[in-house]
Amino acid sequence: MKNLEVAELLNEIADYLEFANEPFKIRAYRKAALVIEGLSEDIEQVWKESRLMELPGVGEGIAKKIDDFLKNGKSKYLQELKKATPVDMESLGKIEGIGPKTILKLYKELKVKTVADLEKAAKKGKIQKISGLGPTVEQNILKSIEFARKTSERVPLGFALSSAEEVVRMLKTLKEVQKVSIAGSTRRMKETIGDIDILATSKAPEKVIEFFTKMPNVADVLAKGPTKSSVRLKEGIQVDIRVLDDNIFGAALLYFTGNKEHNILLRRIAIEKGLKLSEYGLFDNKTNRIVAGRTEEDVYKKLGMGYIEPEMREDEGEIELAQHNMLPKLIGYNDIKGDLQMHTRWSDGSNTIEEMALAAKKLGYEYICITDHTGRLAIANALDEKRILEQRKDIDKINKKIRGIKILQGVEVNIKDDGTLDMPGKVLKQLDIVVASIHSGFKNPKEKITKRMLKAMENENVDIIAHPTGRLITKRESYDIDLDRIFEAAKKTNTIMEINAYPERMDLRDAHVRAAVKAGVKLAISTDAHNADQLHFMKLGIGTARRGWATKNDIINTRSLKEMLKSLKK
Ligand code: DGT
Ligand code: CA
Ligand code: CA
Ligand code: ZN
Repeated sequence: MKNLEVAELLNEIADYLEFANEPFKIRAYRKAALVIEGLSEDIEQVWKESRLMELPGVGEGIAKKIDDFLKNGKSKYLQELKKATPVDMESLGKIEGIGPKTILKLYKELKVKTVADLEKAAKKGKIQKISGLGPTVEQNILKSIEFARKTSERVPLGFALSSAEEVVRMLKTLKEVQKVSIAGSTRRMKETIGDIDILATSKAPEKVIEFFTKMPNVADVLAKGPTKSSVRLKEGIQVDIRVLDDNIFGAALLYFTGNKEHNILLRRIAIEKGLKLSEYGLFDNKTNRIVAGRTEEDVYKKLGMGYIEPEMREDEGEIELAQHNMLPKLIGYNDIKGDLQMHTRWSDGSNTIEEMALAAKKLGYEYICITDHTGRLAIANALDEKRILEQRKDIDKINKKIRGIKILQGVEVNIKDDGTLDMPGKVLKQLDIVVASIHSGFKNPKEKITKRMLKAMENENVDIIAHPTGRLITKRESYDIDLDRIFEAAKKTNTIMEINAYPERMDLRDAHVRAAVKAGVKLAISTDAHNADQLHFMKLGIGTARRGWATKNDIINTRSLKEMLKSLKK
């Protein structure tokens, strides 16, 4: 589906229109973007059937822009707008806390055109003097520039993984390909990816390389040799491929999965045993004969250890444990029995409860929990008391209608500034599950944020804390919170910590999961899906849990409905 791309295009056009001083047009584009983002139908289907203008907010002008984009893969109108705009909107727009309006203001007042100009102006203290901006904004701009610098070249796993899976799918259609696998950081399920690594085996490597460089989603070929190549996909991410002999698939996969430190340690262990390890196999030093290479298991075994899951290969102590046969048995990708955070049309989601339930049933789940937003949050359509009761009836009705999956009613409540919730206890008591999270006051000092969350965890109605650190991978650092104290309290109060699998969130992250598991805290992996397709994000959360060495027992939604409910506070 290109829905998100189209919505992004319209939003981007709206950003540039700020410079053209077209307030009505801006609003129209933003509104249309919202509609398309929330559309459950495939926008390309709507387009093919010439129904674009039937969508609310899409008039002739906007329909034409969408048509051009879907036909040609780019927008001529946007290109013209870009040419006519004097500033580097794309890079400036990535700095958190400044939108197109501020960019325009900064251009008018300080002639800021690039991120470098912005940094210079902030360092000289010029931004705080502009009305409506002030010293805090200036400090935040400097922090965001630093943050953007650190993260800009890496892509969230969620995006890289779908591109990687698509490449694997295409390569599998080629008869010359014997085996093909994702390798590198994507196979290790690292939260951000520098480039995608693919490994294939074949007797005709040139044919595989030829096919690889000509895939329809390739934008540029960066390097091309007889057995390896690098391309840049249209999505912007680089993909490296290596084609090797089928006999050494295991050794090659081990090598190209990494990480580098893990490999270095393995090589050292090989040397101690009179062996030599490379991407071509494990060899006896004296005879130069290959002793293992067909599978990763073979190689690990000959090195004197059990198989290590890719998500653990980070040189974090896993090799020593493997040598002593003491590795934890990680939660598996098929162990999840239900998803405990998702949104529907009752708040800001784009599917109905029934649609979400049917999609979840297809995934083989036993239960789901609907957790629409409540209260005073600036989210469109948040639930109040009355609508929570109406929703209960809706859920009861659908539970009667659909067999084979149980729909629970929950909410995602906001933890207010003082640690209380934005929905009274007498309402929350009646719900199956209450998920609480912080959506405001991100800049609060550590002590205050920590106390806010602690107070919410002591609340008898709160079952799960959602996205506990509030970070957005490429946009926002986490708020300052004392997770040691939070985990201690989680154990004491039996509050579940969420591993939010939404690609931009991945929160708790891997290292936090590991600390939580160590502290004996129970976890839930939830997608936070805002439409039915997004239920597939679950595997990202499972990958994160595995990177945090979590076992099935640590994750409450691997349990049957009855057992899962029993493990909650109330
Ligand atoms: P990334 O792409 O930055 O997210 O991280 P990786 O881990 O995918 O790193 P990448 O793409 O540079 O290399 C893929 C794998 O190839 C890496 O995990 C281990 C292996 N590798 C790459 N360079 C070296 C090296 O110099 N020595 C060893 N032992 N392995 C390497
Ligand atoms: Ca890589
Ligand atoms: Ca690479
Ligand atoms: Zn939401």
